[in-house]
Amino acid sequence: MKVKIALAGNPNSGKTTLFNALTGSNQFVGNWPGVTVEKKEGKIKGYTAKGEEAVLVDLPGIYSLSPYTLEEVVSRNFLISEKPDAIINIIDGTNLERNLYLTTQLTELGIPVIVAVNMMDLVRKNGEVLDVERLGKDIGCKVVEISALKGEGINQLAQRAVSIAKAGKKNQPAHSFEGSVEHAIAHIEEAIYGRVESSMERWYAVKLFERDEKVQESLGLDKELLAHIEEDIVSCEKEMDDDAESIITGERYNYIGNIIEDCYKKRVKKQMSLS
Ligand code: BGO
Repeated sequence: MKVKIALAGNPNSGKTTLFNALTGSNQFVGNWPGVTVEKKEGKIKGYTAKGEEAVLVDLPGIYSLSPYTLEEVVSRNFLISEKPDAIINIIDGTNLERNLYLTTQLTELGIPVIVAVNMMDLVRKNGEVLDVERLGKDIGCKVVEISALKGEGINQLAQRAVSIAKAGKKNQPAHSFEGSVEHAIAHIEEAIYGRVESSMERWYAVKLFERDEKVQESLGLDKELLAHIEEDIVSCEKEMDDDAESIITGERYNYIGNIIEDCYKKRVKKQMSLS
């Protein structure tokens, strides 16, 4: 059995350090097809049974799965068309708000996700406490604490990543958007039924709600269907008095705010009283 695992994360989250820790000298470097963005692959050694193989594909550092940068397009095209067996999403534990933005999108793809909270050495040093059990429940996937730099948690991460890749259980996002947004997304999912793989329907529907032209083009939707979808979007925009893309972004940050409040604590240093 051969499993393919994608490594996704923000720039500077420690992705290169983790990739090296997981694959050692077992790396192949090339380019993504048609572009001059470097593509690295490597074998994760020691966590598969005899005769099995786990290949780790390093995606370019990205903040989102939107269509605005080459890196985002390369990453999302890979995730959608190659459908890796699992995604390791590395996040910087000292900057949860910014890093979880990508996580909320990766968990919508239907692909099994494991979140590796990196820089835990710094999180602890800063006197911060993260409840990873709660974080996992809130975002709807397994979470492992690591320090890629110090080599902590890497074995556990590798074992769990290979295990979810082998199990192949579809990831269920734990998050729902506001009622009228969910209503529009459900209509869009119905409209594209049968045109995309069922496990990826939600991701496509959210992108169509955002009027993502690359997704519209890739699905080859006719004018009539696009007009039908547009009606759903406009009616939601009216109700929420905002444009579709901002609605989704705003909802994601509200969700992230709630997650952080639920699972992150900063230890308050006791002040010496002078009186
Ligand atoms: C420099 N803990 C700590 N403390 N640092 C980490 C960890 C961790 O768990 N993981 C990674 N880093 P990349 P991307 C650096 O390079 O892997 C550090 O972009 C420096 N360099 O060592 O490159 C890592 O691939 C000079 O830090 O990330 C690196 O995702 C001074 O995070 C940085 C200080 O890691 C980014 C740090 C010349």
